[in-house]
This record gives sequence, structure tokens and C-alpha cells, in this order.
Amino acid sequence: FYALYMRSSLARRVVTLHPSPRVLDANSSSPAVSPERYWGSYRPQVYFGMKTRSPRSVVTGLMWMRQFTDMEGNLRHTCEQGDHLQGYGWLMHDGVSFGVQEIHDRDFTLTTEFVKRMGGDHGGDWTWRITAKQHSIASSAPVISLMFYTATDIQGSLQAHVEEKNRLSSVTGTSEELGNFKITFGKPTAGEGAGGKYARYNYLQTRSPGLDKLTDIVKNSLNHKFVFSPPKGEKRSYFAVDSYKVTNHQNQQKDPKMESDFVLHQVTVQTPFQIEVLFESGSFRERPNQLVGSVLTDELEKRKMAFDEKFESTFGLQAKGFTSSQIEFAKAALSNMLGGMGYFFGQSVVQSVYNEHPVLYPEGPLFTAVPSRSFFPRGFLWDEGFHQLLLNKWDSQLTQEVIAHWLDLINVEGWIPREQILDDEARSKVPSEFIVQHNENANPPTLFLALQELLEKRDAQPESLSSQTMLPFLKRLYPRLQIWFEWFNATQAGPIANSYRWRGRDKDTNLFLNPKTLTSGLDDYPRASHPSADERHVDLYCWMTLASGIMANVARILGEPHQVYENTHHTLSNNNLLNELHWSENLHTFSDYGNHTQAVSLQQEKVFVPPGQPRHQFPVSRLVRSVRRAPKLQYVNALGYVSLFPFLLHILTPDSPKMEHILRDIQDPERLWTPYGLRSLSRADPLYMKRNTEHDAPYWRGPIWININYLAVRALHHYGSIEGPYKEKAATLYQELRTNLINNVYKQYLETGYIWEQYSDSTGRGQGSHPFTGWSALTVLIMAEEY
Ligand code: 6A9
Repeated sequence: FYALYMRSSLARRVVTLHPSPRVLDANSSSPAVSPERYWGSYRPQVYFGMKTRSPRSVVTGLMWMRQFTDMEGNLRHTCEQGDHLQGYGWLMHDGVSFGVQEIHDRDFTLTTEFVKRMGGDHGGDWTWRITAKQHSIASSAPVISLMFYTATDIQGSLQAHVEEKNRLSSVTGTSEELGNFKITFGKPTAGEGAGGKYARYNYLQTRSPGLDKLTDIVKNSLNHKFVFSPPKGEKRSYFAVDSYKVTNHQNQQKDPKMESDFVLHQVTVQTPFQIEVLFESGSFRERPNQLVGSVLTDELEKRKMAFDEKFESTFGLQAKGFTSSQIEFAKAALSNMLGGMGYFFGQSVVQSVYNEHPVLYPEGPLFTAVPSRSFFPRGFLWDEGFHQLLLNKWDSQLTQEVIAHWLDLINVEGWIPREQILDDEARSKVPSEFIVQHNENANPPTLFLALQELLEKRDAQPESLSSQTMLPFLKRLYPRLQIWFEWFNATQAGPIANSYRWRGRDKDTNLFLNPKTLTSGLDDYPRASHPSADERHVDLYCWMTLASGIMANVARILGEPHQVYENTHHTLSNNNLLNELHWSENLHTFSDYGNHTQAVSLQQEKVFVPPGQPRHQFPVSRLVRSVRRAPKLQYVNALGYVSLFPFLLHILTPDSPKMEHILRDIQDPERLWTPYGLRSLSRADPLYMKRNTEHDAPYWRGPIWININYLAVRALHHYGSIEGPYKEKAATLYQELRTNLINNVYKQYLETGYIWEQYSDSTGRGQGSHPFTGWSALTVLIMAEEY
């Protein structure tokens, strides 16, 4: 019995939250405490939508489709690369009160703007303005259907108000978090102050089994029987929402999710046109006027001006002489990180060795930026530290809140799940094998980088509001930081004293050219060919050096005992130890160590599919790894981002002779230097641009990544401004690398309409997921020279 009890209590640990008081009060996101941030564009996964920062928020959103086109299924809703839009994203967004977005569809552009107005007890009002314009007047103006919707998520209710047959003029509703509210749909005009336009109206009122099903519901309700017949134009039938049957009524009663209301207003009209949608909060009683028409225009103008001013005073790009087009690019980069912030609520699926099956993590909120609105619109732990480097410059209060949300997710062991897939919408985007998060797995503790920035800003601006809230914030954060740090120190310890090792490498060594290390964040970057407990990883050693230093600082500020952190930091910062553990005399580079051989390759192998499988009896060929020489314990012969970490995180002393080698590798075009930034893996490396499996293209084996390049520019700036034998060299390289990075990311943006996940080291072209305005947006800081 005792053994059983032990086992089940061990099994529960992974889903037991840390007992220290939460950093965030339970009501910290409520409209009473934080009205300005209640409503927001916190649904980065849709092209345009808003919700509140509350558990099961009522959501609002926009779908659209072009009529009379041969293109089937051009309904747009969630951000999808498959939609092949020519570009979309926020041009301006202050993270709080307004935003301006442009969406370039095939032959027209939608501008989506929102402005909020505070009042009442529920986060106030807001208005949307959608403006549609065709691209070229050479062809006939496209007819577009905009579909504005609102949906509840289990709680709350909505009532549709229909006038003139099919025109939904408004939706009223009530929910726990919003009280009563009303959404009014304006009629399309040819522009502000201009007359009305011929339009057709349709609406849908139904129930939905979940927010992840909204697109399907609309698709299944489309009917082609409606007729668009403008006064002087041709009569044509168009697609519109008609009726949608909730199928299983039995189910509807049992599943509370079937209780969700879904109301959609479709307006079909020819470009150019403009439409406004007004949200009014029931508790906002004394509004001077309605936030529509010229009132809205004036408000928008004011916010735009304030945004421009704050942008210049924060980043100073005009003063630095950037062109107005470059500055617009930088504004878009920042705005997309702000406009890409999401408020997610739900539970991760996690597993420890004590759980036979995956289990559900406790429910909780996460307010976070996301790397990519289309491909991974959810929180990633180490991405977030980079995001906050930029956002902290804009709004330190925001950074504090985000860090608090992440640390409030920590469990009693000190573990934070790396990828936060919290609700059905998030889950619907992830293949099932990637959903479960394992508690042995780390991810670089980049939030310490963000904390470092917060502390520096506090020193620089002691009078600011965020500096004043800093102490109470740090106090509550501290026990969580402690256990987080301890978790890394204990669970990711290496084979010998003061060394560290990433857990969770791929185990099936036969299938991969080099088993991946997703936990390090650098996925397929080459490590020891044969994962083993003998490994030690130089990037993790450096992360721990950084983390221990920040821990010591925070402890000192709080008057807590700091000796242990200081000692760790002192030990790890000792370059002799670093050299002993990680310097490869052979390769003249910092390096991982482990059971390794260079003599590996992928070979075609003919195999017979086992009986019972569909292609039984036919030989199929697949790639398997062949090892020509047995591995042995040695330094891993790879040169790339991992080798640079002692430099990237400023652990090398400025007079270290290793600097010489590092700077040489950096500036060598045969190794890391390209005209577009530093490549992730040396061109001379045996695994340079090698696939890991048949289906797994090189990722961190050559392409240029902006987060690490940001660290590289920052390190060159650092070593270029402190005394040492390499000062001048570093300063020169700083200028060149900075220029190359800015020019390329900017050029690709102009050419493609997007900021990208990574850039080709041979052509500079953007590649991978897009838009990717997570860490690639750090280009703004590189422009501003804010490190
Ligand atoms: C898998 C695909 C529709 C990979 O930016 C997030 C992470 C980084 O943290 C990491 O360092 N990216 C980098 O190597 C993207 C990870 C995406 C995983 C999504 C499911 C969905 O298919």
C-alpha cells in the first residue's frame, strides 16, 4: 500500500503547482484592476479578432471571402500560410488602446483598425473600422463578404436583432465577465462621410461545440442560392451563410460546450467600402458620444500621433537617420509583436516517468507574445525571453506581467512546460505526438535575459512606474525563480562537477543523422552523435552562468542570502573552468563533449514492410543512419552558434585569447560570416545543410536566425566598448554585422511582405514560418542599438 501511495503521490507532483503565493493576484487581469488591458487583440491566431483577458471570454472576430471567383474555399479566418496572402500584419499597435492592420489578399486590401474607450466597469467600449480597397482599378472591383461574428465560450449568451429581413443590426449579450453589452453593425459606406452602398445581408445564429469549430460551421452553412443584384450591374448568385444544423441533440444536452452561442453577420458589398462595428459596454453609462464616424477618425489620429512620438522617443530611429520606409518597417515589427500577444487559458498535457499516461496540468492563464501568428500562435518558453527584450523597451509593466504569468505556471518541482498548448484552438494546430510536455525537459532560461533588462531599466529610470512596482514584483517572483534555478541546476546537471547536460534528446539514433535536442531550442544543431549521460553542453553551461548571476543580483536587491548564487556564478564565470570543460584544442573552438563520431551518414536501405501493412511484400527504401566508425568520448566537432555561447552571453573575459579564434570564425565567410548575418553552422561543418531524415530539412544547420544574431551583435557591441586587446576588432565587426542584418531583414520584408522565421545563408531569402514576428522583430533593437 505504501509503495502504491508513494507512486501515486509522485505521479501527482508533475501536476502540482508550486505552493508559494502567485506573483499575480487572482483578479490582476480583471476589468476592476486592469481595465485598459481588458479587451485586446489577444487572439493572434485569427486575422482579426478580440477577446478579454478572462478564462472563457466572449470572442469577436472577422472572416471574409471574395465572391464570384473561381477560387474554391477562399474563406479566411485563422491565419494560414496556405491562404497565400501577399502580406498581413499590424502597422501600428500600442499594445493597449488601438491598432491598425493591413491585410493584402489577392486583389484587394483590408485595413482593420480598432480603438478602445475606457468607461464603466467592464473594460469600456471599442470600435472596429474595416476599409476595403481593390489593388488595381484596371479590373472590375471585387465583391467581398465580410463576416463579423461573436461567440461565447461555454458561459454567457447572445441575442441577435434582425431588421429588414436578413440584416443583423445588432447583437446584445451578457456574460459573467462583461455584464450586458451591445454590438452594433454599421452599414457600409463608400468612405467616411460618403453615401451608402448597395449591399446584401445574411446572418447565422447557432450553437457551437467550441471555438475551434467556428470556421467549419460557417463553411458547412454556406449556400449559393442568394442573389447579388446591384442597380446597374449584373445579377449573380453568391455564397452566404444560410442555416447550420447542430447535429447530435443528445450530445448537445450532455456536453456543456454545446451551450456556446455563435452569431454571425454577413455583409456582401463591392469595393471600395468602409464598415464600422461598435461594441458598447452596458455599465458605461455616460458616454459623451458614440465612437463612430468622425469621432472615431479623430480618436484614431490622436492615437497614431501618440504612437509615433513614443516610438521615436523609445527607439530614436529618426534621429539615427533611418529612412521613413525603414522606420515604417520597424514600427510594423514592434506592432506585430504587440499585436501578436495572446491571452490563453487552459491546461497543458504533461507526463513524468511516474505517469503511465499523459495527465492534465492545472488550468491557468498565460498572457504572452507568440513567435508566429500563422504557424505557432502559442507561448514558447525560450522565445518569450527574447520577445521581452523588445517589449521591455516599450512597456516594462507589460514585461513584468508576462514574466509573472510564465512563472505562475511553475510546478512544485520547479518545472515550466516548454510549449504552452492550452486550449482547443491551440490543440487543433498541433499534431498529437507533439502535444505532451515532459517534465525532464528544459528550454533555455531566457527569461533571465529579460529580467536583466528589467533590472537595468530600473537603475536607469528609478522614478518610472515600473521601477516602483519592481520590488513587490521581485519579492513575489523570487521563490519561483529560486525553484526554477534549482530545477535546472539539479535536473540538467552534467556528468562532472559544474557541467550541464540537456535532457530529452531523441532516443532513436538509427533514424536521425544526428539525434535532435529540441530542449536546447536549437533543435537539429549537431551534438554528440550518440546521446549519453556522458555529455556536457556548452550552451547550457553559459545559460547557467547567466542565470546564477541574475539570481545573485535579485537576491541582493531583495536583501536575501545571495552567497550561494554568487559562488556558483563566480565558479562558472571562471574562464579556466570553462576552457577545461569546453575548449577543444584540436578544433580551436568551444564545444560540447560526449560519445561522438563524425563518421555518420544517411543511407538508403531496402526494407520489406511487415505483413499486415498496406504495402506488404513490396520493398520500400528508407533512409537509415550508418555509422562507419565507432563513437568515442571526445569533443563534438561542430562549429556554429553553440560554439559562440561563451562570447554571446559575455562570459569570456575581454582579454581571453579565445576571443581571437571566435572573432576569426565569425568573420570568415567559409565559416560563419554571410552578407545577411551569421549562419547557424559553419559552411565547413560536416553536417552543414544536411537533412536529418528524409522528411526533416536542415533547420539550425546553416540558416540565419535573428535571436542568436541579436546576441552576437550585442556581444560585439559589448566587447567593442570595453577595454581589451580585441576592442577595435569587435567594434568593426559590430558595425558590419549590424548593417548586414538590418539591410537583409528589411529588404526581405519589402520584397515578400513578411518578416520570417529564418533567412537563407546563401541568398538571404526569408524562409520557414511567416509572418514570424517573434524574435525576428529584435531587428528593431539592432536598429536602435539598444542592448
Ligand atoms: C510543431 C507544427 C501545423 C522551433 O519558435 C518556436 C520554436 C522555437 O522555440 C525553437 O527554438 N520553433 C525552434 O527551433 C518552432 C517550433 C514549432 C513546433 C510546431 C507543430 C504545426 O503544424
